[in-house]
Amino acid sequence: MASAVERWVEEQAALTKPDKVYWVQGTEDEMRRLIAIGMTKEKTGPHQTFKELNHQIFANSYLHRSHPNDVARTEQLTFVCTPAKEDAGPNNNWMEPKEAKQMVSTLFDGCMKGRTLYVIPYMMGHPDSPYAKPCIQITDSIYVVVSMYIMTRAGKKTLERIGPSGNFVKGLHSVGELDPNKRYIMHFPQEDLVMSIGSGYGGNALLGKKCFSLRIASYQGYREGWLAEHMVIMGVEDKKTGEIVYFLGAFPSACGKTNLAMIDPILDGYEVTTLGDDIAWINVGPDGRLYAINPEAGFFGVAPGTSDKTNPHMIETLRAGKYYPTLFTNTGLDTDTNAPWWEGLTDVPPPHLLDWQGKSWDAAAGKVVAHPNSRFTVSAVNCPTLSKEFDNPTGVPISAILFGGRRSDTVPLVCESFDWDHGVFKASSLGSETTTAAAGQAGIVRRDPMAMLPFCGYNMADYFRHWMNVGDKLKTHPKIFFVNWFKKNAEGKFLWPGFRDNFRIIKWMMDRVKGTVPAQETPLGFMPHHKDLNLAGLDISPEVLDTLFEIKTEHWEKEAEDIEAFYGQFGERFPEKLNNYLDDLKKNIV
Ligand code: OXD
Ligand code: MN
Repeated sequence: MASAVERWVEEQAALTKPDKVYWVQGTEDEMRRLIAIGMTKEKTGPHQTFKELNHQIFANSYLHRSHPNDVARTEQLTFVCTPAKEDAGPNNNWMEPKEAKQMVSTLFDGCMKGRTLYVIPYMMGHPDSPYAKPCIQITDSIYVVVSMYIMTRAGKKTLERIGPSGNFVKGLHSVGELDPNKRYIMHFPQEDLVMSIGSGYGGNALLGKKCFSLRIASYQGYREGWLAEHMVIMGVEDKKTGEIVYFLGAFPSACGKTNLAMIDPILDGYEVTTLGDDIAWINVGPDGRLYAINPEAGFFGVAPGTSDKTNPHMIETLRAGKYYPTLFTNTGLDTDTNAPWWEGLTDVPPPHLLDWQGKSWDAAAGKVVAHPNSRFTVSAVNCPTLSKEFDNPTGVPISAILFGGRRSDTVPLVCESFDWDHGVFKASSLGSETTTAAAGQAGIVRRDPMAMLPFCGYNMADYFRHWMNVGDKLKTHPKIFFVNWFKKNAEGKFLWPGFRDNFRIIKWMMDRVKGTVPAQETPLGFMPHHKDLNLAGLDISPEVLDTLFEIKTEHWEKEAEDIEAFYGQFGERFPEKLNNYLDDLKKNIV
């Protein structure tokens, strides 16, 4: 008798009508064969799916150029389809599930004619982890197959884990016609199902990532008592004592999570180890502490700005080429060396470049070489700072959570919440300037609670309450911090150097976790006494430092108004406790 997985695959094949159904095994040989097909037969928009790059420079690497209209997540075409609209909440586009399925089924009908349907069994999380989840993705894109093998723990073990239970997360994907008018990313949280058509872009098409590990998983976490979050996981070891403090860090897309996850500390005596750069699944352990695992197995990071100076560990990761291939998507190409190039990789662009669409690049025309959201996809095993706990099935115990956003003004460099619920208030009201990771205008401040606005698969009012409920279950609460590396002066220049220097702030947080330094109480929370920050070797004036920490009443009055408007959308369902914190803020900032 056919298994539940086989039955589901047969149904999808009957709908999409491929020429062939192929179950991917994930061997090295097979990946090579698929890449070869992607270099000769399969096209993505106007381009061949893969182009081989110089393996002396970036081992085992390939360039992918996407269709020019398919370069970022498309939030306006992303839907959460719960039976009741209120359950999706004001933060999500909604469609009634039956109507949504009917609509996309018309697009899926026959969409794989002349193509191969690939079946990818994969785990999010280590197969031995009690927190891991088995999934099946179907796709007709070789780029997606290879990317999924880099980004997840794919392979036969998943089928064993599903066994006769038939419980697995289902993802049906087709690039369709790559037509933005026929592009939909549909989530059905009640059915553990994602249907995505019309895009091959990572966040829309690698269904294990945002679609499952955040949108569907956040709802699973809500039902089951855990959290799925848009967070870095990292360990900071004090080399003198050998003690490791584990941090989580939430930032909106393209705000430096990958750089933070593998930061090279500017201060001697510390080492940072990497567990994840994008997603954390967080459970309450038997000892009443929070434990985090990274459900992913690779990094899908923003290329522009990544260099030996900003993130040497990532450059090393990209050069290594172990395990699965390394992909570069929509970067430029140095035609003299056949190596990828992007803004910031070197100070001076090489003389002969093709831009991200494969056109000859002319410096005088003032256009970008790499698309600002061009990406790399690389297996985590290549990372020199990978933590030895990376595969630990139970995860690592968390002592501190940091939240950040991209704010030119208003928000100070670092601030600690008074306690867990106050931290939930501050995280729920976070704002950040938009970036190119999603289609739409960049640079506009929008509320992005917990950096989860585009990724929370249910009503955020319930999500905030769930955060407070998780806090109630903890015996030991991590400290919660808020950072803003992006404050600017009147001339638009960053006030804080960022990158490796961010470790100075992490060090202060470690001291706060250990209870070795006091802090000053402000209306926003606890802030450092400047003397407790280790600024050795940093050329920063006391005035700049003051500006980095200043709380301007007029800014915060505006901020409170914005927060009130954001909270107002949730109506009755909104937790009263958060409104009370907002009232306190309003009172205290004048
Ligand atoms: C990502 C994103 O790709 O947040 O991680 O957009
Ligand atoms: Mn992300």
